[in-house]
Amino acid sequence: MRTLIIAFGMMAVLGRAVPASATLDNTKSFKQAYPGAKTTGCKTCHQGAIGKKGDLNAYGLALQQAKAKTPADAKKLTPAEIKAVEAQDADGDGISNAAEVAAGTNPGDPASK
Ligand SMILES: [Ca+2]
Repeated sequence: MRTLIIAFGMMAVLGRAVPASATLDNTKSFKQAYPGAKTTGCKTCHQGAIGKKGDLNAYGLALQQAKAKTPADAKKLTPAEIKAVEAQDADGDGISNAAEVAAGTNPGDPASK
């Protein structure tokens, strides 16, 4: 019985922790664009630790705008689309998105630089 309760508990946790498929695809594209990047968590593009629709941070919004210019696939970002915003400073902290990714800081959080 105890094992069953633990199993259901884990299912509940995992069920909540799995982000939308677009987020997973975009995480894969981000890792392809920046192999070895330390900046790879949900908070790279989302405000929350678990990526949800509608909670994009400044970097996520910049990527969303870049996506709108190339609507071949409605949601999934390509590595090229991710790299298209690397010269920008999405969070306005004075450091480019590319430099933040290279440094392992968060390009969508002005408090991280
Ligand atoms: Ca920045």
